[in-house]
Order: sequence, then C-alpha cells, then structure tokens
Amino acid sequence: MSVIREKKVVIVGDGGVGKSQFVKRLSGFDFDPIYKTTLGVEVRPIVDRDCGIKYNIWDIAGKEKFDDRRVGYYKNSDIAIVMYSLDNKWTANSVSKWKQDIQKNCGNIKIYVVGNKIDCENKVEVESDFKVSCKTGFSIDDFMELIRE
Ligand SMILES: Nc1nc2c(ncn2[C@@H]2O[C@H](COP(=O)(O)OP(=O)(O)OP(=O)(O)O)[C@@H](O)[C@H]2O)c(=O)[nH]1
Ligand SMILES: [Mg+2]
Repeated sequence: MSVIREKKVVIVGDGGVGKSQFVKRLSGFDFDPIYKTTLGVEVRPIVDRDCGIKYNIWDIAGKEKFDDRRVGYYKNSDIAIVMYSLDNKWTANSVSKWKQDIQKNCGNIKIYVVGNKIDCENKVEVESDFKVSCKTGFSIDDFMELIRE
C-alpha cells in the first residue's frame, strides 16, 4: 500500500535511555553498543506499508543542555513516546516530568510510555505501556502494531 497519510511522532526521555537506538531498530538497523548522544534532534521516516502511514519520528536529545530548543521540536506532534531505562530509577522518576512537558506543549495527544533495556538486571518499574530491549530486539516489532491503533 502506498502512503496515505503522515504522522509526526516525538520521542523524549532522559539522555542515554536508548531513544536513538529504538528509532534505528524500528528502521531495521542493528544494535550499536556505543553511545553517541543526539545533538538537538534527528528526524527519521518510518513507513508502515500495511496501513499506508508514514511516521516522521523526531528523536529529541534528552540532555538538559538542549532544553531551550526542545519545545520548538514538539510543534504539531500527533503521537509522543516517553522512554525510560528499566535499569535506571532516575530515568523512571523523570517519566512524569516528560509527560507533563508533552501535555503542556502538545495538548491531549496520545502518549506511550516505553521502558527500554529489559535485558539488564536491577529493573525499576513505573507504569509503562510497553517494555522493549534494543539490544536483543525484544518486542521492537510489536511496537509498530501498538501505535497503529
Ligand atoms: N543493554 C542495553 N543497552 C542499550 C539498550 N538500548 C540502548 N542501549 C545503550 O544505551 C546507550 C544510549 O543509547 P542511545 O540510544 O544513544 O540513548 P538516547 O536516549 O538516544 O540518548 P540521548 O541522545 O543522549 O538523549 C548506548 O550505549 C546504547 O547502546 C538496550 O536495550 N539494552
Ligand atoms: Mg539519542
């Protein structure tokens, strides 16, 4: 099926939780263990041919030094992903802050909370819609099904 409509997706969460690896995994790349922090934003299109939707995924830097630019990247988003790392309680504690940031700037859009790094030990827990591992690939493909709804 060809592309019928486009949706803008923003992905946020603390630095190092695995946002960029997640987006790359969704586009079919292998896992990269080396951390290269995102500078500002990277936009990557992912086409779901089964339902004719092109998702333009805005992978937004989590580090505080990029805070002043972030809100501009949120404009006209249809969907938000808030990611945390299951092996780091500080990133889990930040989930509510990220949700509020999205709600304040994007209104009532759908927010998916995703816990990454389920392969790691010492798991922390917040209420999440989904748990994945970019390292092993666990549940990565299922995520596209989830956001189709
Ligand atoms: N063990 C494990 N490591 C992961 C997983 N996902 C990502 N990582 C590693 O975590 C580090 C950070 O990943 P990134 O995807 O760059 O993190 P980010 O959230 O984009 O970080 P910023 O761009 O700084 O906001 C990298 O070294 C990744 O290889 C995972 O599922 N398991
Ligand atoms: Mg990144």
